[in-house]
Amino acid sequence: MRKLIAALAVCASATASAWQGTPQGEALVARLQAEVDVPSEWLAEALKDLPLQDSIVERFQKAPERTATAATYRPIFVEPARIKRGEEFLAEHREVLERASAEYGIPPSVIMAILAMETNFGGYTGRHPTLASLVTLSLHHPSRNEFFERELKAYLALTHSESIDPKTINGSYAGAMGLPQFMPTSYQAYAVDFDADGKRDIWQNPADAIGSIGNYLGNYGWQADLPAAVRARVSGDTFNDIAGRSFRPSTTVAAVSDYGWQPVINMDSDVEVSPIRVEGEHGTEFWLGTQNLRTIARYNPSLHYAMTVFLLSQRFEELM
Ligand SMILES: [Ca+2]
Repeated sequence: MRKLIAALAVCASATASAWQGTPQGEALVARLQAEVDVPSEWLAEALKDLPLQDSIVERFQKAPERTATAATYRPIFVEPARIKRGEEFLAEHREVLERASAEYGIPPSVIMAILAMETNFGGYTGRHPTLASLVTLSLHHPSRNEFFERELKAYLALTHSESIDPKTINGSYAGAMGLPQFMPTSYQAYAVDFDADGKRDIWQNPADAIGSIGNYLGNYGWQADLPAAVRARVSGDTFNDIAGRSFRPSTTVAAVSDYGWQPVINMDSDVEVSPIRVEGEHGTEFWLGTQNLRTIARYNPSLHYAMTVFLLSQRFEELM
């Protein structure tokens, strides 16, 4: 039976729009009809002749944060053109960034760094049709199809409620959308209408994107005046015993000092930290990640990602 299903799946992806005729495709459509609160004619129109995106499933294995080192990953993002673009963006949107920071507690430089990482401030928001991507991944992702089916249902619900034609939005191959690259469930939970024009437009409207990122990260907390990561000097012969790659603080400044880790700035001894060792462009680096690094990683649970957002935010901080 499993072989038969696999054969049908291959068959479905071979002929672009025939997926709805397969048992797997019909079952998906039936669940969408039953569980998404939209008119059935609207749903039928959205799915009519929808082609699958055959090439996207394999792309997950090649996502840069999965294969890169800090030395190869960081220079893609922490580079002059992107920082220059940030300078222009700040000149245009400083007031909105500061308003978002006041409302949600996230520094403007961190919101900017997320926008810089995700889409180069809206310069590249992705070219994959979001609806087709989410249907494809709901049917064919080998391990996370249930996750993508939830996102697909959220996508259909949000496009209907925002009066958007679900076939018109493009984004990442994984279904992330707009300037902040929100997944549909994140949009539903955290997108805000930050310029009060009646729409939560994260696709075209920088103010809504800024507010939505602030709202998302603010939900996970941000401690003012605490860097997301602090360089550490290491000494002795036990510092490597605790060096890791986690963005989740699990110990304290006092505890890591017993292993020879000293932050290069003054930090209270009870601050929760994660001792991190990474291979950077100029050799081995030691950092103490704080709860604010954990908050950044809520956006993308990758140490490379969180550290690079932090480093970019430092560059943007210099422009403030
Ligand atoms: Ca708006």
